[in-house]
Amino acid sequence: MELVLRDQVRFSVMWTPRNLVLLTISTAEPVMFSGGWSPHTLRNYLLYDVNPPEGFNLRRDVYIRMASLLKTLRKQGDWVLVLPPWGRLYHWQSPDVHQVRIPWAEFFSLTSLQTNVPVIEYEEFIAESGGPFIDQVLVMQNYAEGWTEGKWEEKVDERPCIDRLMYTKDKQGYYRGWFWGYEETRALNVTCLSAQGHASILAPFLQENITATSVLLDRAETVLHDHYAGKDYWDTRRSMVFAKHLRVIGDQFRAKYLNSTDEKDHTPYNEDWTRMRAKLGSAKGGPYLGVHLRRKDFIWGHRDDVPSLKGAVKKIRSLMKKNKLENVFVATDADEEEMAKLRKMLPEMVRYEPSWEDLELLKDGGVAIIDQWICAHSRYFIGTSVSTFSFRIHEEREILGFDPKTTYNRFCGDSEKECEQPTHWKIVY
Ligand SMILES: Nc1nc2c(ncn2[C@@H]2O[C@H](COP(=O)(O)OP(=O)(O)OP(=O)(O)O)[C@@H](O)[C@H]2O)c(=O)[nH]1
Ligand SMILES: *[C@@H]1O[C@H](CO)[C@@H](O)[C@H](O)[C@H]1NC(C)=O
Ligand SMILES: *[C@@H]1O[C@H](CO)[C@@H](O)[C@H](O)[C@H]1NC(C)=O
Ligand SMILES: *[C@@H]1O[C@H](CO)[C@@H](O)[C@H](O)[C@H]1NC(C)=O
Repeated sequence: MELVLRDQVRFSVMWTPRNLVLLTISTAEPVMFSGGWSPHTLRNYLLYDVNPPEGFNLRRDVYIRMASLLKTLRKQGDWVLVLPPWGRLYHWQSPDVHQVRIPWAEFFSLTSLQTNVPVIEYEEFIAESGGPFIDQVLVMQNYAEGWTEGKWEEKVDERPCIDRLMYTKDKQGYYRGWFWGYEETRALNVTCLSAQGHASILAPFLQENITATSVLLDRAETVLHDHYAGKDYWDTRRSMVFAKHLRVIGDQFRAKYLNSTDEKDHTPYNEDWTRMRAKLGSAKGGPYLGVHLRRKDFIWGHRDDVPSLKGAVKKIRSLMKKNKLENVFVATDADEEEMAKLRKMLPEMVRYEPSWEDLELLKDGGVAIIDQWICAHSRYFIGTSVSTFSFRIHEEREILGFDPKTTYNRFCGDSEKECEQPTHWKIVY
């Protein structure tokens, strides 16, 4: 009986939220759902979005900032974070693959995220909140006058919009804009908010000066981390467990092509991130060198901290020799021309190359995660200077318990003088 009821209720959650309220009120006991939804509270929804040109891995970083803000907001009221669907990212260029309105569950384990903060997918928000309406959009911006007298202070103020608004009013007076490809979504009000400081400075403003039930913070990257690499940062980061199907594909690939399994490599994984606490240096890693070679826009700018292909191959060979590794796994966004050159210079390199069918299923984001997962399990890793893609691999290796010497390495430019290596950020448990 209860199961049936729950199923009916779950169904209602998806389609008729108004009925659902009636249904659940008539049950004797409060019913909790997988999403942590409780019918007894009126909750507030925090939505956010990021500057369109930003890539997948910076967006993962902005999620951490928003999760911190949500934790602060929840000290005074019931707030839930609505996950912005993935899509239309500049780098996701695989032709003919439909890459918009992608739910987070395709890339991350939702139950893991929910162990850290209450989150729901956007479609759940639409169903639960009564339709595709967002009460208030706050477009985050800096202060037009810059920092007053060069003095840094944290502050938030409603201000006139500095840039042209990316939202337009329709005939009914609703605001239309890019809502992750959900064309029926409308906003009721759009205003601009100047802010400088860490994410949680927004909390008093949202609590005291906003009456809306659902608030979208656009350009959320404007605010900074509450405490970069602190406990809260790492809790959220650790909760961002990759979706199981992607980890399984990565593990199968490691076993088949790289002679690498968790057992042999001392990289046991616990589905429950709260129980994952590997000692630094306990992970051995698979018998291969892991490489992240970021190209495309990183070489177009002729940056002096990024090597030529020749320089990269030279370094790869020397690292293989030094670490007595016969295999090398390469993750890269290089174009076809560069890839052909690379293959010629490094014929033994192993790459994860999905078929078109796999790509259609996994999307560019899933393939990027599989690449990261395989790099994260290598005995020794070398990445690209200031690439957030490489940074996320560092964190994954830190979680797995690798000796920092095997992780915080990057390629140097061919004629770079001081080649500073990446910083070691220790997990705070
Ligand atoms: N599969 C795969 N994709 C990659 C690789 N390197 C870069 N990419 C793609 O290029 C995108 C850009 O890198 P991101 O790190 O996400 O973007 P970003 O936030 O601008 O970060 P930067 O690397 O710092 O530019 C990634 O999201 C991937 O889609 C790689 O080694 N493998
Ligand atoms: C829009 O939001 C601003 C800021 O909260 C508020 O001052 C204004 O009255 C709102 N406009 C409408 C039409 O609700
Ligand atoms: C709320 O708005 C009032 C009036 O504009 C302002 O004085 C106050 O500082 C605001 N509160 C917060 C927390 O931003
Ligand atoms: C795989 O690794 C094991 C040691 O972990 C080794 O004994 C074995 O020879 C390797 N197999 C191949 C095919 O390299």
